[in-house]
Amino acid sequence: MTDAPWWRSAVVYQIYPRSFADSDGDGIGDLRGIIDRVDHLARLGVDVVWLSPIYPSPQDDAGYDISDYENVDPTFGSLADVDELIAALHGRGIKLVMDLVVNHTSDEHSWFVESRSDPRSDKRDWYFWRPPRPGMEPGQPGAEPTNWVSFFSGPAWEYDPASGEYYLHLFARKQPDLNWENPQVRAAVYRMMRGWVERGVDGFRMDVVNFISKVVGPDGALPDGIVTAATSPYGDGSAGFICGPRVHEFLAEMHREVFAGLDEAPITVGEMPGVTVEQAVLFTDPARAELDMVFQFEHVALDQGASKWDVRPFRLRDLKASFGRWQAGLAATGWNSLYWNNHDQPRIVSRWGDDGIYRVQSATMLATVLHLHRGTPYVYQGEELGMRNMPFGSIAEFRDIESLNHYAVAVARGEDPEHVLAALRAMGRDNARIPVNPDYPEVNAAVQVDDPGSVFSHYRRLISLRHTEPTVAHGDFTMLLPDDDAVYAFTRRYSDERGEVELLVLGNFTGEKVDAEIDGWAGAELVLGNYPDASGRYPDGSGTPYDGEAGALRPWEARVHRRTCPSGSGPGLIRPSRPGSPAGR
Ligand code: TEU
Repeated sequence: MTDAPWWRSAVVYQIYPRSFADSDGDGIGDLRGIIDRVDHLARLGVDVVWLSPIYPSPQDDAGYDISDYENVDPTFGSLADVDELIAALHGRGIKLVMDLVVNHTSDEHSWFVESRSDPRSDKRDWYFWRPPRPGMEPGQPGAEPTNWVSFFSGPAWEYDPASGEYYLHLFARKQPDLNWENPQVRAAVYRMMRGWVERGVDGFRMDVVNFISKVVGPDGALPDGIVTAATSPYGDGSAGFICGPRVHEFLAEMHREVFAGLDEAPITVGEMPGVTVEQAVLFTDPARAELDMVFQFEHVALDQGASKWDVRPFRLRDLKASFGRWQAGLAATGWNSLYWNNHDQPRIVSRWGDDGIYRVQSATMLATVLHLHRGTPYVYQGEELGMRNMPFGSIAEFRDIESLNHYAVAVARGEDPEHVLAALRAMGRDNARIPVNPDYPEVNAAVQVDDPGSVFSHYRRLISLRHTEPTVAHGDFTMLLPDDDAVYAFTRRYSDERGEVELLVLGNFTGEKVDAEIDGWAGAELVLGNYPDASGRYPDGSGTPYDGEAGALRPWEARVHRRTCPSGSGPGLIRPSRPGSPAGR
């Protein structure tokens, strides 16, 4: 598969600049801190760095509220630092992806300042300005142009007394939504993107880019949403902005205007809350030339009920059903992105692993299962070290606007503050953002990089396996044991000059020893495991002996086995032998 795009065998590493590395001791991470640690990234073996926003920002939503797309916030450094970072990364064969946040700007962006200052300005139409609901007193509850709830609690409209109109903000009130219906807005965004590409940037991660096309009626009206228990007294406006009527047109236009004809293929990933598999196929179909891949949200909602604060137990079979559908749906056309973590999610080892005595085993098992799927894996800073959630005490320790707003609203409507805090501790975004976890003497890069049994060394082996075993990047995918709530199992299969190569991936999602015998695989080569193998060695030759038992998985154990059948003598059927588990194929 030599004509496959390069990013199919790539691994992306996300840096959240505020908390990655602080070079000047002011308590906030910066570009110089990243430049100083490029060797950590090279050692890990990642192919791409995705940098969360570094642009000038009032930091109302931690940099996702941008007041100038073409500069760098002095907190993080300068444009010269960006150039140096690009050179340092490129010098080690690593590409740089920037965050593109163009569903909305900051209210302090000059475009919005002008738009707000004068209803006759030609920037007025760059945002969604609408009159109050007819017959209602402007500025009073219920007078908003639609009933939409914002992602950060409260109405999605802010009243501007000077003009008597409201502006739309799906997120914070300091994040007004740009009006992509206006061709000048689109031209300005594409011009800005070309500027970064000319600087040497290799692609973009596009923030909520499936929200850019709103459902706008002929009279300019936006539709009300249905009021649900989770949104009351507001309505869920998502039908009016998720994958709206012109989103494919806009992304195809962006591709033509920014990426077409570049010497080196860029990498583009669209962050898409609420995207379906069917829509994702369209967004990532190479023939349509829109995006390379999307971030979908289905799996990170599996332990959540009506809202993200409604924390529910995790069931492994739900994860298999979800990932299985995405793997199958994008098998023939399009491409998956694979992630457990980012700056919006709690730490995976605390969420679905065991961050106590099995921290290392469960972090490495989770990594193995994710990275062996078909798709491009994303590693969020610290995930490669098995970092845990923060042990938050009181609400005073939170900084994130989403958590703070939710707490204020929930407590005001009578919810038990301790119950609200428990949800914030489980799901809050600050878990992965706030700089130093008190466990740092145990969980840090320095103690891990030279330790073959560390989480870091395991991620390194996984990334290297993707680079050296084409079945990982290009093979097809078959889920096994769909109903088993302890063992995650699947195969990957690929044909090349070796013949037919098949990988079996097993992951124990429990702290107990479990039976995991899959017919036909007895004695198959162990390519990678998160315990030393039967000989007592990790695949890189290090490790201490363990009395492993064939056909069983130890607590949180992961194994990747390989078998090869010379052309013409296929490996035959696989029949899982666990009682009650139907064959995967
Ligand atoms: O997030 C979009 C999004 O819908 C959610 O993940 C959101 O962060 C929240 O958790 C909903 O409950 C993107 C960015 O990743 C996020 O950091 C920004 O706050 C948001 O867009 C607005 O730019």
